[in-house]
Amino acid sequence: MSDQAIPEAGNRVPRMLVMGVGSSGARAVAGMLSLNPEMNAVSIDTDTKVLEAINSNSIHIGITVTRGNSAGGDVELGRQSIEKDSINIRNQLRQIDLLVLVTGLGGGTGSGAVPVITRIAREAGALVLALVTMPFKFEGPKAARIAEDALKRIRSHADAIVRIPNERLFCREDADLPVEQVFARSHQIMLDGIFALSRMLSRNGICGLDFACIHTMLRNCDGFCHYAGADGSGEQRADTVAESIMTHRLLNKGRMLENAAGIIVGLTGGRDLKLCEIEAVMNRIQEKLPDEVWMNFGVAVDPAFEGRLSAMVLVAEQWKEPLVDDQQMGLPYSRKTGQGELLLEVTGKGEFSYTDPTVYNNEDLDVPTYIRRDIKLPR
Ligand SMILES: Nc1nc2c(ncn2[C@@H]2O[C@H](COP(=O)(O)OP(=O)(O)OP(=O)(O)O)[C@@H](O)[C@H]2O)c(=O)[nH]1
Ligand SMILES: [Mg+2]
Repeated sequence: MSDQAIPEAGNRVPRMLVMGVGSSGARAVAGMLSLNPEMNAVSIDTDTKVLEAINSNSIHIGITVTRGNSAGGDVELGRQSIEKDSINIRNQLRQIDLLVLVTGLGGGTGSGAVPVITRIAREAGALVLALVTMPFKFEGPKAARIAEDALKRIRSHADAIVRIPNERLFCREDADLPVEQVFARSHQIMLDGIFALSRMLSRNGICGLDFACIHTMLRNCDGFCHYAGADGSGEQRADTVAESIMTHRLLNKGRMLENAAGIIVGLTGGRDLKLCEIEAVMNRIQEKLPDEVWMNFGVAVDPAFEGRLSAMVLVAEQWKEPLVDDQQMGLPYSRKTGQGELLLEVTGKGEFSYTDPTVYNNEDLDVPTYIRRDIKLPR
């Protein structure tokens, strides 16, 4: 990852492009466009049938490679397909400040093409966030291996990756759900996050969060971050939203907040949004966070959210040294990590962050002793 400066967006609203890659990514993004046609988004796939069915802004890649078929789980075909059409992709990326890539890893097109697109986007100077789903266990070891390999390659160019394990979106009670509904849920999760980001970047944001904050978060999160979204309506909406963040499965039932190194919270409400509601949600979240977390929050008002409150939370478990001085940038709500000691107390569980903790005497034994006992390690 290169240490690029914040792209000069000047007085204009930063431009965000959402790219759905591979069949599941293409369908997810087409779904977003049907809900929000204003969104700058494009679906990319090798498979003619998929692109014809979604009927929205799309790029057909690798016609000479797969002849309009899918890549059939062959990552190399996915890679060749995007390389053949790389000029087309470069054109899409002109003047884009933030590229959000959406894909389901485990097949040939998405897993082969996304690492290449990520590289092209970084060369074009865009900030790159990849939202990827990881295959279900029942899809077998091949899909899992393809997904893990692709993840490593994406990581070498993307600023940040949000990994959504399909498995983690469901509980036992969901076993009878039709598969379409299962996938619709993961699409919805990605869609909520993307809409929230775009509201924060637009001029609807009334406080705090802007492109510079998102830039700082994505460049410092050391590769991976976690996402959770929550919605509430009616009188108790603030409590509903706070509770749902505190217990969110994608945040390991809220435990990730306790180890957070960096966090962005974006709240959206209607014109009826009250200060006490913002306070209620932020206080609940802050109570869980360690003292030295880097934090930023933003509030957006959108008349369509009358009677509702929506929150999106991006959490980084690891934090690199800041590339940009928050004070110089005048960011109002950041709390910086101390410089006098090693930052090991914010270490996450890496690959094991999705496993249940081993709890003994109310202590999570998967957390290293020096963290549980708050022992500071000198540099
Ligand atoms: N969220 C979501 N995930 C899906 C969907 N369909 C498939 N997946 C997941 O995404 C992974 C990749 O599947 P596809 O998107 O169909 O694969 P592809 O990238 O088009 O690759 P090829 O079909 O081999 O060209 C699968 O292993 C599933 O885990 C879907 O509709 N929604
Ligand atoms: Mg496909």
